[in-house]
Amino acid sequence: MTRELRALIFDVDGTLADTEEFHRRAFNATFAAFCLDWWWNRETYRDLLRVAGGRQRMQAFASEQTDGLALRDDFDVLLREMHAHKTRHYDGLLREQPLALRPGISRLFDEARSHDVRLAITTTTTAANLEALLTPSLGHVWRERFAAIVCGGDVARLKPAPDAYLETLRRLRIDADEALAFEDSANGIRSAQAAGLTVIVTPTWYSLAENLPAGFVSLPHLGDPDHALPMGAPGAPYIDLARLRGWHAEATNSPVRISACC
Ligand code: XBP
Ligand code: MG
Repeated sequence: MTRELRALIFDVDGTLADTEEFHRRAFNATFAAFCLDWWWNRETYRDLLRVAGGRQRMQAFASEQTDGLALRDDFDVLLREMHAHKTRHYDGLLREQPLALRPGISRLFDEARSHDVRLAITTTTTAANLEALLTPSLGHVWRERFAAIVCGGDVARLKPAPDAYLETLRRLRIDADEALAFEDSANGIRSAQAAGLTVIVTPTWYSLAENLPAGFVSLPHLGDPDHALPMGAPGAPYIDLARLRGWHAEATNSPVRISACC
């Protein structure tokens, strides 16, 4: 039985926008504010992204240091204070310099809406970070665009556990084979696939270092008429809803994978 494509489910960081460089800057500003001599360069941060969740990422880093911070009785309280500071700083960076959505995102949002395909967000980050990222590009009513929004704080286990995607499917009241997921990272791909979803992968520099699990297709981005995909990339010059419907039909009828292109 061919299942209809009823929803597009998007990850946020690295998928909707290339946000991890701003997250990295916010973490480093927080370390300075808390008088820690920690500093995450791009390569260190890229490795640390194997840990989902900013607070968990700082905890993992602290456990590898010899400064004894992780042994403090109030370490958990300190981590939460640091993560709250980091979130405020990240939001401030986005207010100063709003980040553009990646190619194809805004166009596919519009196409989905005009073809009654629902949109959803499934992310590890906080609702506050989502507000700061999407308000400049989609306006103050950006939440109305999404039939379901699941953030890190909404589930017990972060990606790569399937919890956030399963909660999104529950809120959408659809089965996994009635949707496509869009992800950039190994944790995200594993989370979506563990929930039974077909995944369109659009990595960034921050996720390309990982040995990414194979999605249904891997692309440098989703493209736009004025920002074409490389010649020969699956779906070039840009991915539209018709193409997504075709891939969804292929995946739900015979889960074959298109060769990765990046
Ligand atoms: C990516 C993450 C997040 C961000 C930092 O989220 O793992 O932890 O790196 O944001 P996504 P927080 O699932 O959207 O790719 O500090 O708020 O966790
Ligand atoms: Mg991501």
